[in-house]
Amino acid sequence: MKTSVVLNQENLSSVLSNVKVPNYNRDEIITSIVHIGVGNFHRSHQAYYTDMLMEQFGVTDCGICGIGLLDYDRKIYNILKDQDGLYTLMVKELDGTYSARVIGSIVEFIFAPENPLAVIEKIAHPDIKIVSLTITEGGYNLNEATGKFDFSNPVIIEDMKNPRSPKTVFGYLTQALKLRMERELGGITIQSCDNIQGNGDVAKKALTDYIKETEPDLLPWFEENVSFPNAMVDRITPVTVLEDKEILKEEFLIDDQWPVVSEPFIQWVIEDDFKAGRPVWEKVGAQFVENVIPFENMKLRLLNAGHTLLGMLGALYGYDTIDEAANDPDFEKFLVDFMDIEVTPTLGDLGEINLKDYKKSLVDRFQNIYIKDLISRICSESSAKVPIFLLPTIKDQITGKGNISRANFVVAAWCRYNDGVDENNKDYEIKDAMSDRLIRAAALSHKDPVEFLKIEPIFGDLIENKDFVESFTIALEKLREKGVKNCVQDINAT
Ligand code: CS2
Repeated sequence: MKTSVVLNQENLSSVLSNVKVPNYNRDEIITSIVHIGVGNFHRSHQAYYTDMLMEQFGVTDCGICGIGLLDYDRKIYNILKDQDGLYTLMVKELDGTYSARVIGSIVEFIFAPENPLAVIEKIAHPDIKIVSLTITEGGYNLNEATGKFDFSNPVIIEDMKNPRSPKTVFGYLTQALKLRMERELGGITIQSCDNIQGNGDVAKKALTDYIKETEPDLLPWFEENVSFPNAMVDRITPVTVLEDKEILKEEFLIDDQWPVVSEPFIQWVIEDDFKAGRPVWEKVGAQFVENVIPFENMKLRLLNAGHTLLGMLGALYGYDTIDEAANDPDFEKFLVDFMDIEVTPTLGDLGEINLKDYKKSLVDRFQNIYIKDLISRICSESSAKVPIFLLPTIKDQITGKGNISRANFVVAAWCRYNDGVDENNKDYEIKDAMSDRLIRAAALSHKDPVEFLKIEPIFGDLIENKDFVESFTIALEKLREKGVKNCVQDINAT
């Protein structure tokens, strides 16, 4: 029996030929990208595009230095340290088989809590051209309803007190940019890869607010020398489960402590606004466009909101994975009608994009039975997702006097979700930075549904809209009384 090899640089030559491994000399790679937030998505997306550039085009100057800011990142830091920065990307093909590729583009890693100054120095290094971010939708520290930077956040207060040992991305970037200014280094790009409408603009707004308050002298240099391209990013990347690791070990004979699994689909649409140049990612499939907003709109309001819809309805009904919910004919019809009747009118001119094909491809992706994307992943951190994925559709439809019954039902389902128990009486955990408040509001909503809409940082002034409030109230009461399946069937019949 063949034994598996522990993944590291030295063992690469022993890896089976059914696995693609980096053939480029990783010692020659120069780091020009610092990436903050090395989660599964970064590893299946940007790091993969970059690995392809190195492998297929011999590009040597776009190595990635990963940065972990949170205590939670210690795990990936230790694993990547053990594995010389290498990890396996397992793509679940459409027939359910895996293909495996070892990715080599992350060539350095700094665990910030152990060495904050090293992070600041790294970003201030003359070779660094891009700081890219996957810090999650909620990571930009803006109040969703007011759009203002939240200076009352305790970690922000701490960073303002201790600028040389920051904890947040804003503290780090500010200190590093200050050094870059003092050292008269050229411009730099901060590239958000999070699922947010105008993600570059949002990153810019948050950091500008922080700098204005903490280092106002940096502002003129910052405005001149830092760019923030918007981008749409896409690849469904479920949580890695033990079974994936075992398959990798048995079928591919690789012992990887934390491989990443993704669907085959991948997309990256980016505004071409890079102050210090950029990798030629277009050679490996990224699209550079002048205006990315229509792409972002489409993706966030259809794919991400579609996920939230399936996640909430599926969770209440008792499904565990997105494909189960998407293959339920009632939920599928509800999803398709939501996309056609409620989201499509809000999307405006999408130019060349064939929306019909795009929507069809989304349903296929959601229904892929081999991508066991956990509903618990999709429903997590919904307080940061719903305002970005779903509420813009509701707001636009209200303005255009369009239908909001499905979108509104999803908001009601989210409220009901925060009861913490499904319709079969099974408990689940509410994983959300605002979980306390959500659970409290959901409890109060049993008496008065409007209580849930009083969460101001999420709903803002939507509560003043009578039609929205009324339709939400009816939806929630009916949902609690009749259950999700009956309600969905009723809406489907309208
Ligand atoms: C998901 C996204 O987190 C979510 O709710 O919708 O992670 C989604 O899988 C990615 O954006 C796909 O590109």
